[in-house]
Amino acid sequence: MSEADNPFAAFGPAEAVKVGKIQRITGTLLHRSWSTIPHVTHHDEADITDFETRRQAWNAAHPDAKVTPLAALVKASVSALKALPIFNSSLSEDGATLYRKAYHHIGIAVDTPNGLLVPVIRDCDVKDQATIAAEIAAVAGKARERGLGMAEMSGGCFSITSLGHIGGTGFTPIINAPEVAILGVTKLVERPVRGPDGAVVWRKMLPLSLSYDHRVVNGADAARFTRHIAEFMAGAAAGG
Ligand code: CAO
Repeated sequence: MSEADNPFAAFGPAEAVKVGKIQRITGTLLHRSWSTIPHVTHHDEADITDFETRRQAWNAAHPDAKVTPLAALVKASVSALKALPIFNSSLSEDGATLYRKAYHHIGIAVDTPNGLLVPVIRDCDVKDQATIAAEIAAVAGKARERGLGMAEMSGGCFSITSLGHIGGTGFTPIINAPEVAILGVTKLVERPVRGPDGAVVWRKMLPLSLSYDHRVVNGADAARFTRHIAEFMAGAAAGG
């Protein structure tokens, strides 16, 4: 690219770099979703203090495997999709038909050097957390090293995007169309809350941000769906 093609070179040193294929495709899809779907984001938090204790104990007892908060969130999402099946649907482009799905494939956003990819973990209703965690690790590694084929990124019902290992207190994820909702997760925070006997106790709280298609889902159901995930996580066993 010549300097004449760089409109910023007139103001100071500025490099022109070609945008990679994956980032261009992802950018087009994100823009289409953001500009055609009326997004609303609902925020909540899950008390995962007891789950974290169980998870650490499970990981210590199983040195060859690792259960992550993300794998448990996949199971929590499946449970919420079953409780509120409107979230497990897709709307036709003309808005006239709603397709209701009876399978439970969950997409996981993976940050790669070439851009964002969303591999789909299939049949999460019949897999345990340990299997889901191992599949996420394998597919995230593959996405970063070799990329993924379209078949590995198709057919999702619902997606999760986790920034929990980096930070943040909440964000507004873009729906992975034709799905109708996506769960964003940010960094667990320890904070004091009032316990059942009135005493203040420190609890581990996981921020949840659910973006949903307001043509399909109403706000009350979004609040119920996010609460379902939070309550599932509060009581979740680790590994299973
Ligand atoms: N809060 C605090 N810590 C968390 C956490 C959370 N919400 N979620 C995970 N962690 C911790 C894990 O416990 C783990 O710590 P240990 O190794 O000490 O156990 C560490 O962070 C890494 O966890 P992980 O390997 O399980 O990774 P993950 O499940 O958090 O995420 C993956 C995996 C592939 C989703 C992630 O690497 C990734 O690519 N995320 C980016 C997604 C993205 O870019 N989204 C933006 C989309 S919008 O543009």
